[in-house]
Amino acid sequence: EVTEEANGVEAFKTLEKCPETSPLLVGPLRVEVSDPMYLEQIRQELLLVDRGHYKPPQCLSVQKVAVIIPYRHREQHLKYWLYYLHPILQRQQLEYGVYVIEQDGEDTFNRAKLLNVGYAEALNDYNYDCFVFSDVDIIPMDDRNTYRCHDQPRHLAVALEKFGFRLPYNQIFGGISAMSKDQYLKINGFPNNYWGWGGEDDDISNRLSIRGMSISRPNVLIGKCKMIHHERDKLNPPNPQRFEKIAHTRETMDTDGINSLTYNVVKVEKDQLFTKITVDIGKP
Ligand code: UD2
Ligand code: MN
Repeated sequence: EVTEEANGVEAFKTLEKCPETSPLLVGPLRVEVSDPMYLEQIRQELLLVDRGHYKPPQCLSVQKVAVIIPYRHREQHLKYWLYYLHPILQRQQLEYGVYVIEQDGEDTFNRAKLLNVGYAEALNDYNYDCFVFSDVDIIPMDDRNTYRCHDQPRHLAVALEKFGFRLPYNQIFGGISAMSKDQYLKINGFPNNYWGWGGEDDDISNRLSIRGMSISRPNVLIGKCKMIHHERDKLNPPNPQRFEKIAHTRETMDTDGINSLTYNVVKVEKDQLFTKITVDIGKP
């Protein structure tokens, strides 16, 4: 008995680090979002995922990645996201956890504040060292676009059809991004007071350049992504203050961010495929 136990420990200890490039990757992917999706079916195919968390059985993942999704009233998009992303993240041999951060109530949406909540709540849950912030409606079209952190903050949603499969402007940081804990803390996290659509991604981008960081990206082939078609959400109207605000990132970033974040957790739901945290983040 003693020997068997010792062997078990030994086997665990000798699990080698995952290779720099996963041998399980297949490259370009077909992404279809027309048929309805059923979570029950998806769960059956993802039995190694437990409360949104997965650890590769083959090797030790170098980074522990929290994937944070800002969310409200996008149920169908979330199903597609789960259906496509879990297998991709697993082929990337990542240890990861999925956190869906749902804004409670019907006040104006605030994406960046929800992302700050996701950072804080994921860290409360587990010792993550890398954070991927992803819109619920964007799916990578190539599994070589790895959801992990790099020497510089990473922008992953590089080539979208709505922008003609190229970068619309160089500083863009919306859609999907990845930052280490250090990179995130260096910019005091994200702004909490961008209510409604737009500007928050540019504020984050400003924070990065003000702190002397640059944006790293995959090339446009690997960085190709599909955004599920949608209309503008009623409760997320364009923020009329966004231009004024992004002109003042330098003055606001040290007092508005993870150091000034306040919220109340309303509900925590542990699904097999994700942890959903419903939060009251106040209103404009
Ligand atoms: C762009 C950016 C996005 C963000 C947004 C402006 C890209 C590819 N995307 O996306 O990152 O900067 O502009 O705020 O550059 N959401 C909900 N429920 C709502 C409203 C929003 O869940 O009612 C979440 C959801 O995850 C969604 C995300 O917020 O994907 C961004 O909102 P959007 O998809 O309406 O914005 P979009 O596509 O213009
Ligand atoms: Mn969108």
